[in-house]
Amino acid sequence: MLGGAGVAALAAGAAGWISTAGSPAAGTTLDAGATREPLAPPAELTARDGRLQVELVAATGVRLAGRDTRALGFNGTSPGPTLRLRPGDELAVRLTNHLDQPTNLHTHGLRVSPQGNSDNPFLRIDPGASFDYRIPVPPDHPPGTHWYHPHYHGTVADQLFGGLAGALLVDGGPPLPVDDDRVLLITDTTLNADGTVPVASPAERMQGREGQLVLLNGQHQPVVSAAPGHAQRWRLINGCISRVLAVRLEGHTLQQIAQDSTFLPAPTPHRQLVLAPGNRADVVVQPDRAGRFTLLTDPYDRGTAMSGMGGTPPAATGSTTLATLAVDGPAATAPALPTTLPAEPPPAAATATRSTAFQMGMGGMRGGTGNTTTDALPMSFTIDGRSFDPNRDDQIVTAGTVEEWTVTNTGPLAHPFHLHVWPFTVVAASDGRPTTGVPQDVVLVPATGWVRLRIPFTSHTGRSVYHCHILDHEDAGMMATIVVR
Ligand SMILES: [Cu+2]
Repeated sequence: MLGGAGVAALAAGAAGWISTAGSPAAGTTLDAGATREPLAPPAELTARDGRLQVELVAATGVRLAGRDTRALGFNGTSPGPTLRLRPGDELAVRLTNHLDQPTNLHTHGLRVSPQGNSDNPFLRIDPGASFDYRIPVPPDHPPGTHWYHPHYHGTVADQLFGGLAGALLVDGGPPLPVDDDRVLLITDTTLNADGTVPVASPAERMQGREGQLVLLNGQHQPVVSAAPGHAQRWRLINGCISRVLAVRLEGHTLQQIAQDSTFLPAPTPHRQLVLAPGNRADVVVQPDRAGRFTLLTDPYDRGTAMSGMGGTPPAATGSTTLATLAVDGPAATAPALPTTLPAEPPPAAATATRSTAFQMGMGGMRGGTGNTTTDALPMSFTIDGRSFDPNRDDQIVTAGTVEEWTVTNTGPLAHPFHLHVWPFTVVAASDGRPTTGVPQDVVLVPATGWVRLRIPFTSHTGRSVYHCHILDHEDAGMMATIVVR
């Protein structure tokens, strides 16, 4: 049944290579430099008596990929602790900023108020300061997998690439025949020899940085242990600032049960699962035979920022290993999953339409972020021709309505669209991809394409943002405000 972090089960995975008769190991071997540590769950903090009160200290100095680094973490680790709530709980976070630049906190995926000291992206917590967040989670909030990360405009990409992220789970949902319930928070970063994280070049910011190291819970290519006949729930979170993940597990299908914060109507098998930055997918893995199986991410072509401008596309690379699933024990069939899941019903028909466009153009930012690095870019990143201005109201929506939005992308790079607070259902996309039919909060808008979304503005009022979840683009100005009143 749905269990805790499954710490006891982790020890077995470190034993190394065990050949099992009749069960050929999968073909890919571990990279030479891999640490091959057992996957370790982040520390978990669970609400008690309707409340989770925690302090998160953002600071430099964490262990990452098996080394001591000058990367960033919450409470000394990257990822930070997993925060575990139930619908109706209050999340009380004292965020203390020990960084050398402003920060704040976004509860990505939570359907909570964007006002005051709740999930408010306009707050600024200066170096040395602390701030008390109070985030009431509504009693009817759906269970699901969310995450938290800083969202102070102009610094978001650097702080996430540096390591500031953590999982945020709302418990509940149907009982599932799984023996382990694991967070798999995937981030990427680059580390210099001295353990610092390099400053991004203008070209990297325009393309959107992809780190040289792809990490799972801050570990490089850890080992996930399993036994035949025992299923596991994996909460995959794409915490990379630009990288699109195309996740595949050798020798297995991934049975997807939830997208972002919502259950699907039924478990859906995938050979490969595409997650844009910010997306989550809950999957069930049902090993039935012993072996070593690589969890990897395949290359994904999201376009080239400098196409048509004399730029060259990034060098094509092969698949990247995320982890190894080590299955030991006699063959056994894993229990069947439920045939139906408690998906949310589709929203009511839209009563208003609206269009908005992600645009890249020649010419740098003008009076943009105050961030001298992104202001110096030779290319502009705008929404509807305007760079982000926290003091301007870009979209004003009537509370209680359902709208249909067409989000277009005029440029040569795919941009992930993310709207805070109000999840949407994807109705159609220009590339004809299948849609999940359930609410989600990030969707990839294809290069020179569009997506059509149905958005109920029925839960909370207030002012928040929507933006490109390639966070280098968001910091460069590809963000807009929305007021629901
Ligand atoms: Cu973008």
